[in-house]
Amino acid sequence: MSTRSTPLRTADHGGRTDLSKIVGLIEKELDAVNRTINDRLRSEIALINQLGRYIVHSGGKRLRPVTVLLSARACEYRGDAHIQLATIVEFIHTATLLHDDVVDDSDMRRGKATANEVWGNQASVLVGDFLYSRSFEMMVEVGSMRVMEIMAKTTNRIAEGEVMQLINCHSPDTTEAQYLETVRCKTAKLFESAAQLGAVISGQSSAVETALADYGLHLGTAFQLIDDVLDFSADVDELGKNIGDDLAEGKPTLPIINALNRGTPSQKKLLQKAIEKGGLEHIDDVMEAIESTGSLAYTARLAGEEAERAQQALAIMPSSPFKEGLQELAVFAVERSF
Ligand code: GRG
Repeated sequence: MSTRSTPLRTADHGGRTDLSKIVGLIEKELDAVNRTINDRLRSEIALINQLGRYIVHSGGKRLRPVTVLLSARACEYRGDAHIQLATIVEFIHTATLLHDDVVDDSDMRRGKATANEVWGNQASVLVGDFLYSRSFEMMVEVGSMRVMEIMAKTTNRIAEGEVMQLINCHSPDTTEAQYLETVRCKTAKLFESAAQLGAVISGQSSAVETALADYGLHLGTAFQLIDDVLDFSADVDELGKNIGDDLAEGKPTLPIINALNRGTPSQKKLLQKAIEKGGLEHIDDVMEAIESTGSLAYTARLAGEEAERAQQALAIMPSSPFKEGLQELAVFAVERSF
């Protein structure tokens, strides 16, 4: 489906944004990140190696490390700390996925059984802890107090976002504002920091640092809004996880919140019950309510506006292929189908 309705700036290729073209800009560096991931995943404990390898090689898109690398190159960074930082960001992302799949009791991610499905909840949480603490070890090696400060705050915010989501779960009274705040914490914050880090290690002005942080925050918000659209509309094979998972867990995401705000009294009743109870018993009626209220299009429109803001934040940056890559990444966030 085409999810974008605002006039984002795109490259000449017209159709769907090609992630491999964006990645091609920093291919060698991303290879170095993947080597560092393998290297730093190693432990003397066999289970950590097994489970860690399983999750990091299960086909993730590596969007957050790509954001760090593009941002650093857009800032004309010349060193190699961006490789270490991109690895750190991917380790933190992976730790959150391991924990999230336990919290949500998910059995499928990236088209494969989740680690908790294969090794159980305890192993998944503990290997998540390993990745999380390894990332802080690696941050100390970078030797920048500013980086430590940003990442410590970031992980704290992610955890807060996840707790907010827990509080809103099964609550049909969740407002759009509460939902968006949760999205900014649980997902967008890590993109914000990923983009900001490129400026920090390049010693850029605070104006550039703020601009890139802003870019990342809007990019991450657009990305999560589309994630929530795809939960109701994607092809299960392409998305690699079960459709309707959010509703099944009683999560009031924006497509549901908007349908609740705009639906008929009987649709409201149906949606309230669906969120309170969770499960997929009335999925067809719920889908009908979401569609008749235009709630997927509404959510996608908000995502398009966020991606537009992300692109606007880059105005301060000098022209370069890497700046264009960041712009294209914002387009990918809304046009993606996986
Ligand atoms: C360990 C710091 C820490 C916190 C734990 C459980 C938790 C608190 C946070 C979960 C946050 C979370 C999973 C948010 C959802 C973000 C999201 C949409 C992930 C999917 O991202 P993709 O599509 O993943 O980029 P791939 O598979 O491509 O890597």
